[in-house]
Amino acid sequence: RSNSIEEKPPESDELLDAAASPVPVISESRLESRWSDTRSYSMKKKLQSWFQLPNSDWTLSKILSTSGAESLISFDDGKVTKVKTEQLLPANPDILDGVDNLMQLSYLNEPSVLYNLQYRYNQDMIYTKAGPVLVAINPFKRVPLYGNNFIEAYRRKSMESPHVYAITDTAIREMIRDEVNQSIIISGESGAGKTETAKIAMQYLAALGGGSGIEYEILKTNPILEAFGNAKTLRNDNSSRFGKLIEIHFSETGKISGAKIETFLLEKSRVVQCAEGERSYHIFYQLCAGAPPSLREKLNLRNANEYKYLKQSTCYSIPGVDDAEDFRTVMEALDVVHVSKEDQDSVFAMLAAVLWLGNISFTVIDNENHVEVVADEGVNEVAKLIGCDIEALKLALSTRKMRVGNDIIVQKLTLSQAIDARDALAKSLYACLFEWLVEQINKSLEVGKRRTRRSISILDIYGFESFDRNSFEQFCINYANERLQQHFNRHLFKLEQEEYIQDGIDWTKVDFEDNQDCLNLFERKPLGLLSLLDEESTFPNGSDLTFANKLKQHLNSNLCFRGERGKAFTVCHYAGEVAYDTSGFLEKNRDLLHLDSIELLSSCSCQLPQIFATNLLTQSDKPVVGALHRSGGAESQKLSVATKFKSQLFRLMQRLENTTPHFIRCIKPNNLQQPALYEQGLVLQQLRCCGVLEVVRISRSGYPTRMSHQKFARRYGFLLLESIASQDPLSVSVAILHQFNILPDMYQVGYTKLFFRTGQVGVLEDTRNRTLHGILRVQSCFRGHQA
Ligand code: AD9
Ligand code: MG
Repeated sequence: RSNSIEEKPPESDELLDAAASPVPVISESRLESRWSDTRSYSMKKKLQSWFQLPNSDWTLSKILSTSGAESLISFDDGKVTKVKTEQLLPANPDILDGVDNLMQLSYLNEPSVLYNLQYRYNQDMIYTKAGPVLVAINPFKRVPLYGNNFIEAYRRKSMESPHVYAITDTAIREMIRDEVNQSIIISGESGAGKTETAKIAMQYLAALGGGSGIEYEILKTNPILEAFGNAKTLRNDNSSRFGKLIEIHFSETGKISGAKIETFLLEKSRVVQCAEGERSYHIFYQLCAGAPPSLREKLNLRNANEYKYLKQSTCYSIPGVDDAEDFRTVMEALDVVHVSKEDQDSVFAMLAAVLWLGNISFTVIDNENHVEVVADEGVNEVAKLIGCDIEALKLALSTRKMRVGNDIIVQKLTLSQAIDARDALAKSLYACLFEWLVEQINKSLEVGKRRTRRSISILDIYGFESFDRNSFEQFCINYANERLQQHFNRHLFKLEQEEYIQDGIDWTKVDFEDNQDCLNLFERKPLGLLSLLDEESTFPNGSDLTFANKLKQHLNSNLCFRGERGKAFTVCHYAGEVAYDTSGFLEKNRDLLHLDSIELLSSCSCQLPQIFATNLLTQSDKPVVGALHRSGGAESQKLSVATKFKSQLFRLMQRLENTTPHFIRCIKPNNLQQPALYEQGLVLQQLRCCGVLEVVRISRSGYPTRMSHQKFARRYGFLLLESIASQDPLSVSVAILHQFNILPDMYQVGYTKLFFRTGQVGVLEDTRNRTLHGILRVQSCFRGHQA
């Protein structure tokens, strides 16, 4: 944005023009509908305004004249064009360029916010506040904002520009001052920078609360969890496929005393299938590339491209990533969190077993498509690695025991059933391994039994997802986001309104527009999405289609729900509509592992499979042997994935409710993972989705601009035309407000501050600028005259 227009001396008739020109009203455009200003703006001649180009980007223009519904505008390059006045939105005065809190903007329309963020982003100022929320835009490059010098500056408060460090510092201070647990809640799309942001916050905590050495262990959990829980996806080369809450505890002296990690909903399906261009979990490639010779030999390791599970996608490496080197980092980190060498070997053996499971194949032995396991290297290796009898393994993968009356009969599996059984075992092994590792880490970081009021939790959880095809995973993720959004709304409203009350202004409580209806759609019993899903999952003849039909039958009158053709349905989420395809919903929700497989694990001579078997059985609702299921197989009756996830989420919300929250919303400026590329449309969509625009809208319903009496009097006092009796800041301020005819409902006078509605200070600021220019011009004329 060039400053050329503003640098020209203002024209003498500008003030008059502005007052005399017709004042067309800008109606709410479609684009603005979600968060537009409910008051109408006056578009005045000479004013800078935003105009939307055919490609949807916004550009600055200057209004030359306005008549009725049309305006003549000019662009920086001198071009002049006639447009509908309603296509214009007011731009902010230049002094507001790049403000570090969006609340300071006089005009809070979408292009102004986009422009402000971009203005900062171009100068590597990737952090901006949106009211109390920190917005972080992914730079996709190293930015010079981190490290000890910065940490020290934020600690000493000699630096105050928005930053993860600043938010984390506030959390620490409030934890100590109020003796209330704190939380830092990070959200955003895949690849927006949540995990990096979480690490930056942890770095600050470790630096300030370090000393006991436990902070080093905490930092080392990152490479471990990333190796086992992150993978390359099309959106992010290091995408977390699980949600994570880390609760860091502090002693009375403010030192870190321990931590506890909780994980949510690991994407298991990735272990057995992954799309072209994506990878399975990093650890598999790291193991194949980095295992030392002795380990390679012991596990009979091959290259990644010799394992079928990894071979499904032809992607084996990630540019700029050295898997072998990363493997060494993981091994070191495992040492740091006290996983013994012996246990580490068991972990690697389990990983190799999962890989070899994928290489197990079957031959069809009759015309009913029944199968036997092919006796090759695959089964041999798996049996060896998990320590089971090879024949028992073959049986577990190709047959199913069933109880009929008092008898146990053995049924052969068909090819697709056998493949499902094998993949289910691989997924279970991996998920159990992940859980077990988290448990080991927690033991190492253990917090004493006594719960204190001194902890800071960092939540790095998947953001709202809306793809071309949305499945069970998106369904769960978006449900979680509805819950988090509710938390977000409530807290931001509360905070905002508390400040008004504290400063004693006249304030009628605003009820916020909550998303309770959508949450009800998910949670209501018995006719909510989750209940109906569970019900259908227990029906022997339930299918994805019968599930979809049942939803349509019971929920069609719900305003947040819409049945679609075939197996699909749409939910109106707070962040937009998402169409879900129910294919695979029931299977993923049941997430069953044959009892035969669990029995196999418990028969293993190795320790980990035994532990997994015990865990799998205790997770079961009731470990019913021989419960009848679809094809009559014996399966453990366990809680459905959705039910488990829901209760985990409830516990999470309860915990967060007891903390003072700090919100960080990460934004991805482009889909190419490239630096210096800011796509307005993409940013806008995220601002709308992740609720930043909502916060701004919410804040706008109040008095977003605030200035202390002193500052206000200093800044605008010289504009007073008549001298006033008292020079105290409050009297000066009130006189200014009167002189400029600021309408009484446009501001409030608090004990310490003046509170303004949006746009009000902009008018004052314009006048101040014009007056200053005028004074300068008079001065230069005067000097010219003297000369
Ligand atoms: V996902 O939902 O787990 O797929 P995240 O966690 O939101 O996603 P992540 O933190 O992994 O995204 O960031 C993606 C990539 O952006 C990182 O690998 C970095 O290359 C890059 N990034 C993110 N934040 C920063 C930063 N502050 N500085 C430099 C960054 N690079
Ligand atoms: Mg992540």
